[in-house]
Amino acid sequence: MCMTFRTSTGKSKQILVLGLDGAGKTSVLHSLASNRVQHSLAPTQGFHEVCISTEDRKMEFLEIGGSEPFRSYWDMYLPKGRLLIFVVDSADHKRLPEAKKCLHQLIEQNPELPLVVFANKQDLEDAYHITDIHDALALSEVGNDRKMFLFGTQVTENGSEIPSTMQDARDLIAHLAANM
Ligand code: G3D
Ligand code: MG
Repeated sequence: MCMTFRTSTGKSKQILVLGLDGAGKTSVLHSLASNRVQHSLAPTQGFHEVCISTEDRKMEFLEIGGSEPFRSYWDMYLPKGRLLIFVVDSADHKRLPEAKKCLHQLIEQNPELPLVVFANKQDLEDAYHITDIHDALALSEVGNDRKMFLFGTQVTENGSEIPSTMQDARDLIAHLAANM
């Protein structure tokens, strides 16, 4: 059972996990939840909820499929978001402009929503380094009032412990979510 955050009006607040299809959203989420690397088995069609427990709290994550038909739901769920996690495939250079456009369309709706970007698939040989991802996504333009963090992530060998960067990211997300 998952405990959801509730606002003073009683509406639940989720941590939204968005990004283009194939970026690695499900794989990252499952790995964060289990502390073990876990590749996703199938593309997410629609919505996918995951609960992650830390020592003192539980967090509810909502992934919404990233293929075109599902993107219209992103805007709908954004006002209910406590925090936005945006996942990109760092090696899919061709689609970075599309990822950038989607990200900026999302965040311009809410100038204060904290943003955590996962530059995923860092294990791939032609993956862009996080500094290049920072530029490609124009993260310097996300707004001065917003908390923004960028992590390089990778979900590689099934069953191995997740890299320390991903553990750090999870701690930070828990901290941000608790203070929103
Ligand atoms: P999505 O939820 O954003 O759509 P998925 O993405 O988690 O379903 O992952 C899409 C594909 O990318 C999957 O491969 C998955 O195993 C792979 N993947 C996810 N993260 C990484 C990573 O960090 N490195 C590498 N090399 N691959 C990753 P398939 O083959 O099932 O399409
Ligand atoms: Mg998915």
